[in-house]
Amino acid sequence: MLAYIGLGSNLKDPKLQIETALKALNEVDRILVIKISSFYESKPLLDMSGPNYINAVCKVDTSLSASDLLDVCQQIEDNQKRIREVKWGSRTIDLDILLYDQQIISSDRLSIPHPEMIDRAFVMVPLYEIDKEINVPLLGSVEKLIDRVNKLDVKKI
Ligand code: A4P
Ligand code: MG
Repeated sequence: MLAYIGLGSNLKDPKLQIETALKALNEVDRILVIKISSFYESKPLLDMSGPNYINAVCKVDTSLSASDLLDVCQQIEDNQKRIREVKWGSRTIDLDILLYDQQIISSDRLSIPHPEMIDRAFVMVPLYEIDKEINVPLLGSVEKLIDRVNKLDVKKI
């Protein structure tokens, strides 16, 4: 299955957090990271206080179910949070499954497509960068949806 995962961090060294998470993802037996977007910097959503975020999106090929893929993502979050939490506070790394094989999933622990993705420049700009042809189930092509977000909200780093 092809899936897209959004990564975000606003640690003092968020770039390293994202690189570490990408490496951890690729080290999982049944996950192959096949594309990684550039890294983008943006202010926290809703004018929240705190350091700027770095975000990226990756494309993976996986034989895991969506639910098992979420377990992997949460394990990686736990590993990186456990190491960093005391020093840097809560939001060290966040992994969201954006798309999973064009499936529509709505369960207690999983909503795919990720409900907020189409309104977030820090998701849509990197997603569009790595795959201009992809479709968001129920919502349409990324090519069309990219116009909903303000590209100036994110800065490629
Ligand atoms: N969950 C449901 N669907 C999914 C999915 N598709 N992928 C559930 C991953 N998880 C999914 O997530 C809470 C629960 O969502 C999980 O238990 C899972 O079962 P979490 O990551 O533990 O909690 P959270 O991080 O507080 O929630 P969430 O929704 O990931 O936070 P947001 O809304 O993404 O906000 N500003 C900038 N510029 N860049 C950012 O990356 N991120 C946030 C976090 C705020 N502002 C930001 C950014
Ligand atoms: Mg999350």
